[in-house]
Amino acid sequence: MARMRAIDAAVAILEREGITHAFGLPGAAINPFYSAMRRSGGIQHVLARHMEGASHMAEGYTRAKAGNIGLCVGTSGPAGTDMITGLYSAWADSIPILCLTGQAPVARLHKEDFQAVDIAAIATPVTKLAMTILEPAQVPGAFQRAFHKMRSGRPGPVLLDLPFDVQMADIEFDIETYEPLEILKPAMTRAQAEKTLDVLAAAEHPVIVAGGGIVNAEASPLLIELAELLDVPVVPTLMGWGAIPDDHRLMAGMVGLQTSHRYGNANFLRSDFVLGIGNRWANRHTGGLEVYRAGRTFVHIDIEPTQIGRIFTPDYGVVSDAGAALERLVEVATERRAAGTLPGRTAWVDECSERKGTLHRRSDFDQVPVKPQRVYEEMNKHFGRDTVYVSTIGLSQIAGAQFLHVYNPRHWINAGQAGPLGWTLPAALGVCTAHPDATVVALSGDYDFQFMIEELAVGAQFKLPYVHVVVNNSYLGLIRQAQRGFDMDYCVQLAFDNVNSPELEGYGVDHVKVAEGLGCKAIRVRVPDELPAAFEEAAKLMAEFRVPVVIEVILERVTNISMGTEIDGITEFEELRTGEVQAPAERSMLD
Ligand SMILES: Cc1ncc(C[n+]2csc(CCOP(=O)(O)OP(=O)(O)O)c2C)c(N)n1
Ligand SMILES: [Mg+2]
Repeated sequence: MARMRAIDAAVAILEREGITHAFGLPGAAINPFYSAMRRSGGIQHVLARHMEGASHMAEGYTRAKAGNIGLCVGTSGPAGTDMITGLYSAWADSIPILCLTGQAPVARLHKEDFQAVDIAAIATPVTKLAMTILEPAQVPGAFQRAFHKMRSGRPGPVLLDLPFDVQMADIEFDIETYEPLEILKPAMTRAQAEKTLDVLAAAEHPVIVAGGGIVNAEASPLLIELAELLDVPVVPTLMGWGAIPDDHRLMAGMVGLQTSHRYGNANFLRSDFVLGIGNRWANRHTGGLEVYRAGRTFVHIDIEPTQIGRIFTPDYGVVSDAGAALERLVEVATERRAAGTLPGRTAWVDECSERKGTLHRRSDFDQVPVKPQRVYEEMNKHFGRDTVYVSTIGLSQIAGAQFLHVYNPRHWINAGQAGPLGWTLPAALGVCTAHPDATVVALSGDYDFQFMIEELAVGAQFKLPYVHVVVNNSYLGLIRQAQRGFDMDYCVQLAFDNVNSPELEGYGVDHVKVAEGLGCKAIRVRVPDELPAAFEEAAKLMAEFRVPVVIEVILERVTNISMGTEIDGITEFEELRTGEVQAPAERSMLD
């Protein structure tokens, strides 16, 4: 047997479970962990500038690549509380991250010790497991359980809190014979697949709503195979976007109140049957349930039993991992196809394609200051199919989702449910850490960017080049738009005269100077025709300096973006595009 500090056993388990990177920052109570990590040498550490940043980096790292689990590490007290937003975001979007915190010694936990806070209690509602480990000999088991929990069923985050003396105590542990616990995932049965396809066959206008569970399960090829076998249009959710390429003939558009396509909502409103796979009927996807459900039959497949019926009663519910369900459905559909018993869907698919070819919003504006729609048009022209987009919330994210194109799973990395401002930048750094060779493009409004702007220094220090497009309207744009309902424009202005940068003419923060001060490169764009050159320049700067490059676009200050409170009642503020789509990028969307 081998005698070692409990924390050395913990680090050995982390490495055995596949952890190669950690995002965090040390403090006295977590120094034993840092000493174990240093001794072992198998984990590279990225030093965040804010613990919330570390937690979002961990989430970006997990989302970027199948099987990844992002690890964030901080000391006791405020380090843990800073990471709660990261745990919430990961929890809300079913993303596993492991959060480790240092803690005061066990005997002093109840004595109001310096930086001793009951972080496990605080984290409980936003984790699958939150535990202060009180016995050194429990450390291996707690870590083993943490990985089992994160990977089984509906994925999600775990927090382990490590009192200083527990980390330091010696235990007996043998990593050579350590085995990860078996992962549990429910799987659709043959009978359930038969029944699902029977109900679908009875419909005239079926659609598949493809959720983030399909992305988590790495099952996008199976989704496409099923859709093609059945010839059924697919509506990806915001979390499932990319599971079927935007230019696939059966990609029928996103549905929702904000991050949706005109053709997506129109197609959905004509449907009479919905097969939801790995989705959660998010309220910004459904809008009012009366409109969403009217005249439709629903089958809902989800890995978590208590998700079935949470939002509304489906006509049929199945508890299954999305990948396992798709495998079974493809198997049965293949047999039915061979037997010639699948109904033809050509007229319905053509009808959806027709709308995809015509129901668009205009983006070819050439005003100065720039209209945001034009930024996304230029991004579509410049960035290739393999671009990984990262975004969080705001008019920037909403319009981005309406106008950008995504062609692969894990290529739209977005904090869908929690939407914490500031998430974009650190999440993008996590994605870059997981994929050093990918083209990563982050999209932020000016406020989202300012929230965790200090993390740019992490990108500069650790050589994590990516492009950060900052669309600057000098406004909390989404909230300004929401305040129209209150007839006010109150506490949402970011504009001021910057005494150091008068050339900004009242747009407030000089993002270019701040980015440069933090060791990055930055370009300011004021005229739409300058966007292509800025993207080219960014690529050159990244190649030469290996640092993040910020492209700040000075936008017109007030642009209202299409949205509404019902999927059949979206308000369009701008002129719509009429006729067939013309731009090559959009023609290709029609396959
Ligand atoms: C921590 C936090 N506080 C408040 C909000 C509410 N909120 C959503 S978008 C937004 C404004 C975003 O402004 P900006 O990033 O500039 O994007 P824009 O809408 O202007 O494109 C606010 C305050 C939030 N999502 N997160
Ligand atoms: Mg803004």
